[in-house]
Amino acid sequence: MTHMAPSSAQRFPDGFVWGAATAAYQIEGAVDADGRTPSIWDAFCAIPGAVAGGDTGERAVEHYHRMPDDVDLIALLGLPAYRFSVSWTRVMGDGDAVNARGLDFYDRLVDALTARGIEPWLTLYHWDLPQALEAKGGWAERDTAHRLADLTEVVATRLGDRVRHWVTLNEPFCSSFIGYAGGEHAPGRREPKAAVAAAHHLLLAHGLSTRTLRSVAPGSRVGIALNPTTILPRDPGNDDDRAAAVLVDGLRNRMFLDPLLRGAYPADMLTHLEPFGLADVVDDGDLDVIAAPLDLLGINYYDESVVSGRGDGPAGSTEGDDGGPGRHVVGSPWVGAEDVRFHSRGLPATTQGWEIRPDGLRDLLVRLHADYPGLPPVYVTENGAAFDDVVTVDGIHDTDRLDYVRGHLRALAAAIDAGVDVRGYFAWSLLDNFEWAWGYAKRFGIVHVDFDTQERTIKDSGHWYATVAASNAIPADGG
Ligand code: GBH
Repeated sequence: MTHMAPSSAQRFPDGFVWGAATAAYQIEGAVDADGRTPSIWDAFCAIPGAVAGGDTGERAVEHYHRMPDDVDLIALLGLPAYRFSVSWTRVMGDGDAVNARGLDFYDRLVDALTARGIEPWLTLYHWDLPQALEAKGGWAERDTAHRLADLTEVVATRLGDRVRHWVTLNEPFCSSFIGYAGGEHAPGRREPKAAVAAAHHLLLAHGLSTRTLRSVAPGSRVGIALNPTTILPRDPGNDDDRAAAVLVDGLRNRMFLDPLLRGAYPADMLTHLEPFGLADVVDDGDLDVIAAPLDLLGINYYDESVVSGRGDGPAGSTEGDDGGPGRHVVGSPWVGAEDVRFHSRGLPATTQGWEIRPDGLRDLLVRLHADYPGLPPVYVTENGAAFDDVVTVDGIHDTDRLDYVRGHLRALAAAIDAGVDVRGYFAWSLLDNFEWAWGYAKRFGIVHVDFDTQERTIKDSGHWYATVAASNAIPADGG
């Protein structure tokens, strides 16, 4: 499937959902407002060197106080859907008692969205565990899964009459392996066994929350957002490189896809993670809970990885050559495969060093469709890129970002042509925001935010994306 630049508009199926996405800690700020208590990201940001520039989410982009204007912005862009996450510590500060004022914020947000005809897509957990629960062991503890189900019950009871689309977890690979083994994300632990337990407990939390949603908000459409990608061996003719690619594919992709979609951990992962206690944390019946049918599968897509079994690349790093931002105490997220190396292909890259190959999105979706019969309808729940914005008097001409999104939308159309049931796309992100360990240094927004004045300005990519949403098509070239 080659892509010649189409000279006419490229249409998407009727009813295709267009949206933009955010996450609570990345945009809200107001960390002490209305009874919110600290999450693991507040604690992590306080560790010297953990986040580039010493940035924190304390102010972020003040969405907590600017929410009505931000919802107007979504309406101005004409987007029919908005994906956001709930801050656990606003709603249940200590992971136990309900904080009514925190819950009220999301009630107002959902009302503001529905009043403007924007469909809310609610993510229950986008990385901001209450610090009070981390103090009791965090995701390494089984009880944390039940606490998320408690949060789900509270949120669904209040909002289930208006929210129809639910995403339980965002990228459990990151919450477990990057947070508990690599340490580049909160809680910044470097404990491989804890990371493996966390992966299982996150999946269990997904299953328990799904069960809760089925009973509290029947008629909901429930899914999870994963971040699988293609893992390529640097030299396909080299046995070590191929073995490294299979291992990394197991840890990043199949560890999550297989339990959810096949009801079992992959055999090679059970063996590989045996020394790290995987079998010890799985109780009878867990996999039935985890594999409960999904109504949708969210895919967050950014780039691919090229690995070798040995060599001279950066050891166990995350993306590209550049690896990451702070690198304070960062280890490897690749449990039991710490010697795997990551390589650049010399392709054009974003400012995070993430190499750009839009057709990778099509390849990934085609593979998922082939490998998992009965794959639920797919929604791209995040896709986007960090580039430096050039702010001029007549606008923000972010050609790089526009090209990135257009290329990935073409690849998405190709996946649909190839038979994959893709039903929606959410741009990451609505707003420039707190990009985790990279702080405010990396901008993903289709709307620019001046971090001093908090002024919002729609970028060229945002204007262009609005025409895509309005026409349900990628405009012909030049458009
Ligand atoms: C998503 O993270 C998040 O959901 C979102 O909050 C974030 O702002 C956005 O993307 C942009 O970063 O260790 O080789 O497996 C996904 C980004 C994907 C970056 C996994 C680090 C590690 C790759 N992360 N990646 S690897």
